[in-house]
Amino acid sequence: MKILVTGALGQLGSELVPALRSLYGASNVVASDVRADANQEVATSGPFEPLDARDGVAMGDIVRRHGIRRIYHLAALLSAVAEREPQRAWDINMNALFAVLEVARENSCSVFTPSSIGAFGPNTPKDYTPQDTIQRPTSMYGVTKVAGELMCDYYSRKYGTDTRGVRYPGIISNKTLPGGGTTDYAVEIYYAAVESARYDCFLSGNTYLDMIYMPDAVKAAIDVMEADPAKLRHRNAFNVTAMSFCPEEQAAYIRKHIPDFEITYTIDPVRQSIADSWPNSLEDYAARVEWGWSPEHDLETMTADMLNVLSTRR
Ligand code: AKB
Repeated sequence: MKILVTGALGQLGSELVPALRSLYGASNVVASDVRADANQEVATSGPFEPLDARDGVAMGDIVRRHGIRRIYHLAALLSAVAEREPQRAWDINMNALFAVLEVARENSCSVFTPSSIGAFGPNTPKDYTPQDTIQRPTSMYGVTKVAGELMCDYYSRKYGTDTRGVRYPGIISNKTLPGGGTTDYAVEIYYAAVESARYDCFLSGNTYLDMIYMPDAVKAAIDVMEADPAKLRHRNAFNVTAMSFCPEEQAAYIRKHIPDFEITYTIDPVRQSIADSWPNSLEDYAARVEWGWSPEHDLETMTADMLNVLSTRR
């Protein structure tokens, strides 16, 4: 299996690419990114191609040269930055996806596209949000995520392109920082706890959101693409979750390891209003039944691991 990953230097790509390389062989996984940061492990541990994912001609050339059969399309702007620059967000999130789907159609590739809890909106049921429900997001990020889900399903129905995806909650990790998301606080808090035992949070203390630890996020991306197509009733995109918590609860778990940890709040109105429009918690039954989704980490094990990794790295 030859694989192309777009946006490979981002938060998810920097950990998905090594996992794919150890599973399928380093030379079979081509990493690409609009940034050509040649020093990163992803760019040195296997093939790397500089690529603006909106450029379908360049992408088609890479796909044919390397004999690519699967594309993990990770290049996209996250919610907070997309709300600051909605026109640019539409351009990058939609035009890059369109280029990927066309290249996949022409070259018979399967496609993984991450959707998000951002695909839901204020009139979606807030607790245990079902797989199939109201999707009327109010952020530009959410608009592009819903449009993306629909486009992927359209290519599957119309052209038989094997498109699959998951709706990720906030992804927490310790290798590459997320950039410009609403859930970024849940990553920053661990770095700040280890650095200074204090964190000033941009969301209110009782804002509940779904989260997932990176090893589970990587597992979801691999497992959904390896799933038996005969068992899939859904494709784009499956709810997946591992935990739901608010900043106060996360701080309480951090205090089990760093007892004098302090959290304060300076609310960012833009990110707070995005978070308030998203579910408190997801129900991920379809993913569990259709392809065996089952996360390994909860808030307790993730907190212990994050603090351990970050403090040994200091
Ligand atoms: C964001 O906050 O924008 C992302 C997401 C939940 O999709 N982490």
